[in-house]
Amino acid sequence: MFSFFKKKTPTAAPVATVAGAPEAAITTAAPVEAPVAERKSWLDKLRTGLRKTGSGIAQVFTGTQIDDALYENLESALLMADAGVKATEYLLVDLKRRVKEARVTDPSAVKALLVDTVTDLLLPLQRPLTVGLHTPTVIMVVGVNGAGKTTTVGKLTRHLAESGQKVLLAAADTFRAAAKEQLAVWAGRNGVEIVSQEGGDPSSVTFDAVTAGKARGCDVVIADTAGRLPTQLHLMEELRKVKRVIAKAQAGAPHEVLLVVDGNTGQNALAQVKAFDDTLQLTGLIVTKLDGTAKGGVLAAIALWARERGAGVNGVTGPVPVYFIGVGEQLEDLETFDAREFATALLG
Ligand SMILES: Nc1nc2c(ncn2[C@@H]2O[C@H](COP(=O)(O)OP(=O)(O)OP(=O)(O)O)[C@@H](O)[C@H]2O)c(=O)[nH]1
Ligand SMILES: [Mg+2]
Repeated sequence: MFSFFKKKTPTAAPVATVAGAPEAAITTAAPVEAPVAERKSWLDKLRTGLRKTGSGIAQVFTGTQIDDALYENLESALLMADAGVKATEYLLVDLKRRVKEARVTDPSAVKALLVDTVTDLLLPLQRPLTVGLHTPTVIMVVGVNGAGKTTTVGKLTRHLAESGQKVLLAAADTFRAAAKEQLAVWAGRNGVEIVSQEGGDPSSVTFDAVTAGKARGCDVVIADTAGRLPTQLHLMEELRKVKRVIAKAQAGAPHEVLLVVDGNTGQNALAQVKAFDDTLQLTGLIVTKLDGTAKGGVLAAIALWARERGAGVNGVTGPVPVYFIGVGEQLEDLETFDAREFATALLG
């Protein structure tokens, strides 16, 4: 179902190196692709999820002429979809250029060109998450309260576990009493181990988990942290400490610092991305709750920001990718991000 990781099969030929790692470090098989039928049903789900965002934009192309009014309506629709002023402007300039070049005369042809425009903007966000370069690959999951972190960790764990990866979860949300239990339920469902502590703090739980992950030969350790606002500076500092402590337990880790953002938060999602990135140097994003949102355009705003952010961190060059998107609460409602699929679904 996922194509994000490199499965360990000693007989398989190595694939292209990722993140500049030595080729020998990757014992890999070809990426596991979702069967066509499965991907199609996922696409339908994405399309349905983004209908609220897309209907306003699609409406723009129902007329008979390509005129100023069409572009003005498109501008309003993109702003309504929370693409933000900058990305909206960027998309309009790029679209007008394409329209001129292609010499189209029909609004529906403009819509097709807009799909290309949006796809090209989103394309740098499309990159698979790689595990298998380190043992264990350590992933730290962060975000504001209720963004969908724990659910996403659960979904991710399932797909990793199903693909033969040995996963260990770290219950680093020591803030809420119920958080540990919530993660334990996901661990139980997926048949993976969990490290938690009575009364421990996030750093010590995570340190224990990474140490245990190394000792037990785990492929992936995922730390689920407590939700927090970027304005809660002491809590942001706590995350920085968790990150430092992970590096003490395993040099070079964490390999991924993933921000989970709720797609419904629109432009505020962009503010979150910037703030968490400032504190933690993010390596990837996961955008959840794209089902039923009218604010799916925020991906365009994030893409423009990611592009401006430029060369990255942890030896990974290029913009911060969106590894996955979530369109529901079920286990299977998490998929790899595909720019063209998203643009197509967004524009109806
Ligand atoms: N519709 C929808 N709901 C989701 C999605 N992902 C998560 N949720 C729901 O969002 C709510 C919060 O999810 P959690 O995973 O507990 O969020 P969290 O970020 O761990 O929350 P805290 O740990 O309290 O900060 C739950 O009701 C989830 O079922 C999604 O993609 N779509
Ligand atoms: Mg949680």
